[in-house]
Amino acid sequence: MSAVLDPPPIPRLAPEWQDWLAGNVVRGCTDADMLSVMRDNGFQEHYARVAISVVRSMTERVQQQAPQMLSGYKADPIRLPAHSTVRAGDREIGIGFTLADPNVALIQDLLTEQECEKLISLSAGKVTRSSVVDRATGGDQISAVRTSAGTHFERGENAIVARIEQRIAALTGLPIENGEPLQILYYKPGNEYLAHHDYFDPTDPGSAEVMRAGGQRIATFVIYLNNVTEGGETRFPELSLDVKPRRGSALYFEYLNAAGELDARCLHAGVPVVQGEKWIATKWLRQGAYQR
Ligand SMILES: O=C(O)CCC(=O)C(=O)O
Repeated sequence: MSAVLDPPPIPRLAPEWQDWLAGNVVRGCTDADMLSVMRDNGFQEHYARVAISVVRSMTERVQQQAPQMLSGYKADPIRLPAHSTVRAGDREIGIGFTLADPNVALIQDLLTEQECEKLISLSAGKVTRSSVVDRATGGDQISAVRTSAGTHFERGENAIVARIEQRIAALTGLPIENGEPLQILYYKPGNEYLAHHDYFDPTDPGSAEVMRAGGQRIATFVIYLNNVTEGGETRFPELSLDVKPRRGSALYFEYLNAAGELDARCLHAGVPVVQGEKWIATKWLRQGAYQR
């Protein structure tokens, strides 16, 4: 008698393709046109048809319930100062580059080497498997989407954390209270964070719960605490942008404008670390005061 085997798992459609399909649905493309491009890119006919139908129905639902998610986002002027060297609280820092729409910037030397080392040594014994927001409930869940380990520091928990919060407030003009606790993340070789948005999708049932304190997220700082030998870049597939971790520097990006529109182009990923390890500190900023 032959054994009954489980059918092989259906591969997940890559986020870049999900976004490509959603964008084409919004632009009014036909299923036949999208199918033809997917076939040319090696997708099997049946798989491509199902993918198109699923993304079409989800996109049309978003169009009805939260049209701002799919509207032509226009970035407000960036919150960061325009000069290449600026005073941020107690420290002089440099702006390496800025992109205007969407607003993205690289900030040099936001932290000193000693501050990076200290944050790593304070966190090293405390990290546990990272979680993601459960989109259905707003609770936390472990997911293969994010395989790092992490811990966090409450606002003002120690002198370094308080200094970082002051620098971020000075740079952005946002009150310290709008910041979520500083997350510290640790990636071993092979660990990654698949492409995702930091904002809460207004069509997710769990989003109302996570937005109760502080409202929507508006911007992110990813602060690199060490240099990674190979891999570990922060990747924006929609912008063809890879940012390499460099100790003390910080990546900044905004995704909510004054009209309340969210920018899906801020899709980003922490690509797998290949060699070495990666430590980062992440600060998410909200519309209003955040209190858990
Ligand atoms: O690991 C990275 O480079 C990005 C981290 C990230 O996307 C996040 O914490 O939201």
